Amino acid sequence: MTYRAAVDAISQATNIVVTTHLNPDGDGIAAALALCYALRLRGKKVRFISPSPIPSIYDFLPGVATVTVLEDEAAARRKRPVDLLISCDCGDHARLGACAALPARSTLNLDHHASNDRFAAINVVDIHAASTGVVVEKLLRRLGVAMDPSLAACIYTTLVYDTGRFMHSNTTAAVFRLAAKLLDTGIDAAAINRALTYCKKPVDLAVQRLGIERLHIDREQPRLAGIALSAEDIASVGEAVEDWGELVEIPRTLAGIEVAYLLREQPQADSVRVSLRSNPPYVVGSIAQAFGGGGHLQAAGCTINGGLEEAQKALLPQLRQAAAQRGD
Ligand SMILES: [Mn+2]
Repeated sequence: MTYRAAVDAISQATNIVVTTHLNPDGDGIAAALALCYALRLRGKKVRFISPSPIPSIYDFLPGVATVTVLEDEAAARRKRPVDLLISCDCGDHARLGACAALPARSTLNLDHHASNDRFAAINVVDIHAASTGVVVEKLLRRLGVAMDPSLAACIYTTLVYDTGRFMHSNTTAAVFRLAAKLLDTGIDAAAINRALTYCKKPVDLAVQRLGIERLHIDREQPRLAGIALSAEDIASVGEAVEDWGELVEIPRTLAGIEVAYLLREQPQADSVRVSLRSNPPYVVGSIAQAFGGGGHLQAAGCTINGGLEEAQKALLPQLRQAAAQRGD
C-alpha cells in the first residue's frame, strides 16, 4: 500500500477534486465526503464532483449540499486543471464517467475492489478493507487529522453500507473496533442506521413488489435464484428510481440460496445491467470480470450487450456452475 505516496501527493496539492464512481453508493459518497471535510480542515481547496446525482437518502451526511454533478465529458475536459484528482471506491477509470476527463496534474485512486486496475498515478487499493471509508480513515490518520463527529458519521456510513449493516463476510473484528472508535465521538449510530434503512418512498416498494413478482428460482440449480427485469418491466414503475440495485437482496433472503442475480434490461433493450451476489465460499466476482465488469468475490457487477434473453443465455450457465462449486 502506498499510503506514503498518497500523503505526499495530498500535502503538496492546493487544489483538489474528489470524485467517485457512476451511480455512486453509500461507500463512495460518504468516503468522498469524509475526505473533502478533512482536507478542507487542512486548508485545501477541495471540490467534490460526482459523475451522477447523489441519491437523496444521503442528504443527512455533512457537506452533501456542496457536491456538484458533472455528466458532460466535454464540459469536464474544459475545466481548469487541478493539482490532484482523487477517486473513491472506483475500480476502473471508465466508471468515473465524465469525471474521468477532468484535467489533473496527478491522480490518486483510493479503493478496496479486488478488480481495481490501478488506473491512477498513485493507487491505494486495500482489498482487505471493508469499505473505501476504511482506506480514507487510515489515510487521514497518516495525515494527522483527528477523528470528529462529522468525519465519524461519514466513515460509519461507509461501514454500514458496504458490510450490509455488519452482516457480510467483510464484517471483521477490525470493522467493529473502528465502529467503536467512531461511536466514541458521540455520533448517533441508530439515527444513521435509520436514515440508511427507513428511507423508502412508495415507488421503492413498488419496485420491490415487481422484484418479488419476477423472482425466479433456477430449475436446474436450486442454490441459484434471481430477478430478471425487462425494459418494459422497468418502464412500468414509471418513475425515476434511485436504487434498483438492492433488489438483488430479495432472492438472497431465501433459505438455501447461495448465488443471486439481478438483471435489468436497459431502455433501448440493447444491454443488460447485471448485479451478482454470493455467500462464501461461492464466488461470483470472476464471472462479472469475464464480462468486463468487476467488484468483489461475493458482490460484483457488469453490463452485457444485447437483450435480456441473450444475457440470460450467456450468464445463467456460468451462475449455475458458480453455485455448484465452492470457491475455496
Ligand atoms: Mn465500496
